[in-house]
Amino acid sequence: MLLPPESFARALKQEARSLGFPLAGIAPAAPVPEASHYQAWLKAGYHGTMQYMERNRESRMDITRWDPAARSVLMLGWSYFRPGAEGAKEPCGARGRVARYASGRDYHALLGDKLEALRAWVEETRPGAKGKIFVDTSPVLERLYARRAGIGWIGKNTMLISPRLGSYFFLCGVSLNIDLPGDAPMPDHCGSCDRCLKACPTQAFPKPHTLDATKCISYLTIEHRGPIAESLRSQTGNWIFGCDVCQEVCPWNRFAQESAGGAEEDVLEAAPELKKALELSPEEFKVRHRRTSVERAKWAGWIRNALLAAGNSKDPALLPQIQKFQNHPDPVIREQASWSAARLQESPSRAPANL
Ligand code: B12
Ligand code: SF4
Ligand code: SF4
Repeated sequence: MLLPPESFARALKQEARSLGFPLAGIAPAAPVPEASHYQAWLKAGYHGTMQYMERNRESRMDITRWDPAARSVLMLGWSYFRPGAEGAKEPCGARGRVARYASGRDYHALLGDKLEALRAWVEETRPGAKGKIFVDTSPVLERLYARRAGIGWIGKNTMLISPRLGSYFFLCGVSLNIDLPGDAPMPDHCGSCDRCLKACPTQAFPKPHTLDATKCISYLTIEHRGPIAESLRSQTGNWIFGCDVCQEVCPWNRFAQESAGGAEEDVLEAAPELKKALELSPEEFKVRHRRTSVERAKWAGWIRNALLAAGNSKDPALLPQIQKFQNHPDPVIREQASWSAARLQESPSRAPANL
């Protein structure tokens, strides 16, 4: 006998929780009204060189353009918080920092497997039901569907925040060809707080809920190829992959809960020594970062970022490492090395301390 939609929706969310997702909610597969913000964001050029954000605009704003059979969307949150991740602590001298989300195995693969298991459960439990999974890379405005599914609100730092978990979690979901009762969207709980807006090292928020990605350290160190704008270099501190500042200052992150991925997922150092980071050959970089998010920066991006962090480090011992790249064939690396060497030599006391 078929479970009534309410009971099936409850069982589905329970199944998701048993797979390790602490957050699960259901949204109708309908256009998201706040999508106008996305249009305005593109028009302002805040996406920079992320051309993929310009493609499939219709699908991002309306999931049925991506999955025409969709009637409901199951949205899920997966915590990536690990209490021991050193990179989240105060930075020290000659060490870089890697954003919390990136210290584990690449989440696309990990979550993809779990979503497949969930889809299989749906298709077995409900004859005729079909699902389509998405995690990060599909043209879906995930935060807006997650907000609609009631698993959190969109903070002034643009993160989807859960009152139970803070914001250190990934989003993903499954669109389903069945009508299920939707959850109530959650009201905003930022109130008069503006810590994230004030703390952003590069002042990347032109206004609350809007991020100019071209100024964001996460964009600069992960997505952006080419030189990092000189006007931002002294503000990027020692971040070498991603940035967590606007989340670290958020009071809701005191509720962060440990990832169900376990310690074996902790594969990268969160605060790698810059000297060692700069010694990695392209082959060593590949081996060390295989199947991690850091792969995305590629060796050239990693070296550019580590050179910049070394330039900001105020540690003259890093100078020989930096100078080795001053004649490098890649013009971006070469120029960054010269800038960083000059910054260290100039007047180390003038440089701001690490973030
Ligand atoms: C492009 C992208 C980026 C870009 C741009 C980020 C941005 N804020 O737009 C860059 C490279 C900078 C980036 C950085 C990060 N990202 Co990112 N990114 C994405 C991606 C692929 C698309 C996001 C997008 O559509 N941006 C376009 C803008 C316009 O949309 P938006 O930021 O979601 O903004 C919406 C709201 O702000 C809302 N809105 C605007 N004004 C108002 C006003 C009110 C009142 C309301 C209610 C809403 C509202 O409308 C917008 C949508 O139209 C998503 C995955 C996906 N497919 O959705 C991951 C995603 C958003 N990223 C994620 C993560 C983890 C990060 C980082 C934390 C990684 C890191 N530590 O370095 C940082 C966080 C930086 C930040 N503060 O956003 C997670 C976020 C999970 C969560 N809990 O929110 C996602 C969902 C990936 C995933 N599947 O888990 N990211
Ligand atoms: S991730 Fe860092 S640089 Fe980007 S908006 Fe947040 S605090 Fe600013
Ligand atoms: S720091 Fe404050 S304003 Fe920013 S997202 Fe968190 S609660 Fe909202």
